[in-house]
Amino acid sequence: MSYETILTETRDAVTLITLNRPQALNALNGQVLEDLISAFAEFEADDSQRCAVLTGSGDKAFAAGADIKEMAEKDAADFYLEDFFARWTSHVAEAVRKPWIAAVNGFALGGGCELAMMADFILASDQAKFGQPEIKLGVAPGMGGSQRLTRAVGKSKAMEMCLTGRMMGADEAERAGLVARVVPHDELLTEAMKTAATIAGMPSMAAMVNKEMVNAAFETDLAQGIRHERRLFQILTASEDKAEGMAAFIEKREGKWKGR
Ligand code: CO8
Repeated sequence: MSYETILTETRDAVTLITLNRPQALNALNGQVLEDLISAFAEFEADDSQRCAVLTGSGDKAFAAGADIKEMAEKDAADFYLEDFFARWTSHVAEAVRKPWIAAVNGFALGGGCELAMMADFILASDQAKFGQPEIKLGVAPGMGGSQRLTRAVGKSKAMEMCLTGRMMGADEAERAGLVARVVPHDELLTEAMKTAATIAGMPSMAAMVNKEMVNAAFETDLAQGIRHERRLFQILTASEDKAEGMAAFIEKREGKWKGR
């Protein structure tokens, strides 16, 4: 399927989604949201696709934020009635059960940083810059940034970022735990696709369960999270891939996965 504001392609079991409004530094407007919702739904529904990568077109930006020009015209009633930001959480962050990676190739600011943080993890180019500069527009993060950034980097750094609007470079973001790994700019997409292919080669139900377990750590206390982990582990032991994985190890061969 083709979209107005994003590009999609599949390479074997990996779906690559590229935000494609380079003239606006890939700013996130209403059409981007609709296109991303459809592309992620397509990825979820296609059994041949087992991991996705989201990146930005051009050399400069992953996404420089929600589209300020689109939002400048709106009043409080528009924001309340359209509930634009809620759909990012319900239809992107929470709707995708398969693993996906944000490959941040430049600015990830405001909504762009918030979108990257919805991914399962972030791989960053050494030229990436992260920030929540909404305060400079007289507002604040609205797509989960104040919560996800704080969970990722802790109160002190998140507070400093939100209150000053300053950008954080890739190395600082890695030290702070916001990104999994920094790679040279020119190698970002190759490395992200390679990482995604590794994940796509894993037993896919186990990948989904691993994702669900780690995400539970952000929503439960420790005792509940550990109980949840144990139950999911027990469910996985009934899977065909568990029997195959253990047999393959004992027989010293590669596993052949069924994804169930
Ligand atoms: N929205 C719309 N257009 C954008 C955005 C954006 N977030 N960011 C950049 N653009 C456009 C510019 O307007 C410019 O377009 P044009 O050539 O037509 O003027 C084009 O992209 C290139 O940008 P610059 O010329 O500014 O490029 P620079 O290299 O000089 O600067 C920056 C790059 C530093 C990234 C700069 O563009 C910038 O500061 N962008 C805005 C970053 C920002 O504030 N992001 C947060 C947005 S707010 C948000 O995400 C949460 C909700 C806030 C609600 C707001 C209600 C009013």
